[in-house]
Amino acid sequence: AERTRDEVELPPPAIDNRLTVHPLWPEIDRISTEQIQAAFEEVGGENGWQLFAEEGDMRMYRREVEVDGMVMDPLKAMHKVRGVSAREMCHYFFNPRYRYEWETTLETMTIVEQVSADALVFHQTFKRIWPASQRDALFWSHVRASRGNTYAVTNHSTSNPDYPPNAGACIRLFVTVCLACRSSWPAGEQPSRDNITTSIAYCSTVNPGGWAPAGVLRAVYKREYPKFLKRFTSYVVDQCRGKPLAI
Ligand code: 6CM
Repeated sequence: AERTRDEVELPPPAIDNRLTVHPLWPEIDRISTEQIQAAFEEVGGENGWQLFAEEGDMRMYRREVEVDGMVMDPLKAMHKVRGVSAREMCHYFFNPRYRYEWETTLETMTIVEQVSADALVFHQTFKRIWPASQRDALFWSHVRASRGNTYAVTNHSTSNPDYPPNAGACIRLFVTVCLACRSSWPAGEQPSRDNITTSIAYCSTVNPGGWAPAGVLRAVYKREYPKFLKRFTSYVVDQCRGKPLAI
């Protein structure tokens, strides 16, 4: 059967050879492996994670961390979505074609380098948040399959001489994000839209890169992260409706 455009561009089930010969590969491999492993670790109440948002199956935790007065709070969210696969979730998160449709903090997005089918380098500017300066970010993004019906996207800041930090009006922020997804369905059944459930673990740590008022930043995160995760997951459910399930 002829494959559709979407199927061809789904995250590949194995690492693309073009990525493993790229200079960024050792870093991409190490950080992705660490992030994916950490993403599925439970948040114990002991180590300072505080629940700050809860709605349906979604739970969001943060740890308050400040370095020299700058907020670097790590965030961790857990969610469950029915009717879509881990591979589909990661496809819509990784593929820049859809980003403006679900990412509301974005002002501009440029693909700096197309490394392989499963790795890209992005430059993004974000909407300005008063009274702080506008922020931008330069990061690689990598999608991979892991054992146990798991797919994950890891985004991590990098540098590039063509995109020097703090050159224009923007302050460069630094980010490490991981969206890890694991699908399950009843034993002995074939997976389908009617019986599949995908567990999501989303982790994010943003270093604002320069002064930003702590109270404002925490208020923005408290509002924006739940909004992002709800909007993104319902976006994927909408996009997948009526399409064959991609495992
Ligand atoms: O993970 C998310 N989006 C990805 C695709 O864009 C990517 C983005 C990472 C950057 C996250 C930066 C968030 C900061 C946005 C607010 C602007 C900062 C201004 C600071 C000064 C006061 O991984 C979803 C990200 C959802 C963020 C709420």
